[in-house]
Amino acid sequence: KKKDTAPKQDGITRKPFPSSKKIYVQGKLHPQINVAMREITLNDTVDSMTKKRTPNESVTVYDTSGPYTDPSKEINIHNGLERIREQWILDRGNVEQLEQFSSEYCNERLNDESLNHLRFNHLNKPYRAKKGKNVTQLHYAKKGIITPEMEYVAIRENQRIDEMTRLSKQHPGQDFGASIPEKITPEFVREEVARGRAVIPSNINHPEAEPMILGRNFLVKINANIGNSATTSSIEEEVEKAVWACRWGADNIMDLSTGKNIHETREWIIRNSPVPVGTVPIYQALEKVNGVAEDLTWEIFRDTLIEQAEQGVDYFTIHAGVRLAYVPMTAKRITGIVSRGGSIMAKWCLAHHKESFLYTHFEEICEIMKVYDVAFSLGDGLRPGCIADANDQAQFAELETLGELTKIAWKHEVQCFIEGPGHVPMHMIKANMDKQLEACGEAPFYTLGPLTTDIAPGYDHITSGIGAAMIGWYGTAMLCYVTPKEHLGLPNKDDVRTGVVTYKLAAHAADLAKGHPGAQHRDDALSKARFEFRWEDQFNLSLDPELAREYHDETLPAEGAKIAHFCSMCGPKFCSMKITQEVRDYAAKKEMEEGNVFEEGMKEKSEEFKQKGSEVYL
Ligand code: IRN
Ligand code: FE2
Repeated sequence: KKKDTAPKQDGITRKPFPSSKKIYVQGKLHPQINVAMREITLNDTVDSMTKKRTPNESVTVYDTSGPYTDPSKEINIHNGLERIREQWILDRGNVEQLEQFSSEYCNERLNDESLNHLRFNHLNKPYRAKKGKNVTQLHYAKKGIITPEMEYVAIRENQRIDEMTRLSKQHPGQDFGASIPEKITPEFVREEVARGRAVIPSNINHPEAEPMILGRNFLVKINANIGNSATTSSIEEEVEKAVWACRWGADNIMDLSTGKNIHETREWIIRNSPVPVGTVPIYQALEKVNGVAEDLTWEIFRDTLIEQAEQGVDYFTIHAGVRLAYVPMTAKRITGIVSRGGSIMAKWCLAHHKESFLYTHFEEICEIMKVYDVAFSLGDGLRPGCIADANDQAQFAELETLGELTKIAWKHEVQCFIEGPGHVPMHMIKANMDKQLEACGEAPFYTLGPLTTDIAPGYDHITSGIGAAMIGWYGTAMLCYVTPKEHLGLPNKDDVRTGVVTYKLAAHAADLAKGHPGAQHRDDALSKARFEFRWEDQFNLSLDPELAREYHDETLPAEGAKIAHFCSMCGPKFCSMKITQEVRDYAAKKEMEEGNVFEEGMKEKSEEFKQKGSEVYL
């Protein structure tokens, strides 16, 4: 069990990362934008012989933790975060503010006095596109407009790499046909969004979120699922879970809450979330019909979509690919249908013996989503739930339908990405990416792992982290995390942290393999710190500085050990890095005394060899 020592404010973790400060990079096209990043300050390198000190340049890293890690920002979760995007949205002149919410259910809840204790301080009136207007980033991109959101993500993706000195040559990487540029420009972002190859989830009613981009030509992103399951947890706890997931690196979160107070819980999460928030609206719709799938109707679902869109949900998982005809294809599977949303829709289709209302009403769903800029995350309701079921007929039939629906979403200029598996052995993973690219016209792929084996409950963050790293390398844009509790229970805070960090490292491993220009720098800085026994810097550059420090201190807690040239794994006499340093020092000393002995010696030998003729070939 990891220690959670971070100080809190109203039960919310606000501790900045060690030796880190928040910096804000201003936009050029849009000077009103300030892109948050984290700058890690490093210690000097001390020459082991001369004791001369050389400073190390600080390292800027991608930061998803929001204003919570900036001590200069005042935060009150009862008021919500600063609405940084609101003015950008208003400046475009295409939205109107409504007098009240459009959802009947929502207004009923708002008038229910028994819910007053769950109420948020401010209730912002929702925005919607003016009549006949489309307010999606895709729509603007196609018109050739570079929005502040687009410039924001361009600056964010670069992480100031062009200003940082490279510590080594970058490995070229293999990107399987992606086209990652040396530097991300706002125009490149616009082009990628315009062709549907990237998505910026950015509901006009979630102006608190810092924009981020999903696409195979950008850094691989991760999603953390949070949310209670009917059990009672307080609202502060729910907000803290969201903040906690972002702290460790979640690029966006999904609120998968079920139970009575979904609406209120979501309000708190969205108002306090610095990252985009996704949901699966069918879960709440099912709640409204008391859990009886057959009782679901298009009208109830439609009202739920509007309710959530006006609250600010940035993307909806919609399982519209679970068609009636595909359900029997799952009959012979070992684990049948494992998707919650997929199984609800399958039950509805069979009970009514009708085509899914999500499929038949798809164009109407698009009409709703484009007036708020909610993105589609087309659900994989028929994903395989075990190794034996991987890449089967049901799974790929659904994928074809998701491709067909992507094209309809694009016709409406609604942003769209596609969900993928699940459980897939390593050798069958690439086929998933290839088929998705083909079927869905390169719309971003967003996968759940995949888990590469079924035999390790308790370690499924790892069984799936392996698959996630692979599919991320092949071009998947976002990885949905899996925690150690997968298949076993609801994750606690500790599991969330483990899950997020595991996925962050899988995503980063993929970025390295793709040869993303911003990836290797952090590895190089950490390696250099490690080699030079700058322990503090090694901790601070890592994804989980607290844990790294804790592990180190378990055996060598003394402050002096933080500059010691060894750790407790090998001890002082067997440290390879220490010995290497001694070898280098020895050679350097020799060189000072006798000139370059090594090179001269080699040159002599080489001459000797050439004169004798190449004996090697005899
Ligand atoms: C991601 C890729 N495939 C599925 N997911 C996520 O799984 C989805 O976004 C949601 O967060 C979670 C549960 O979805 P089902 O079980 O309702 O499909
Ligand atoms: Fe599973």
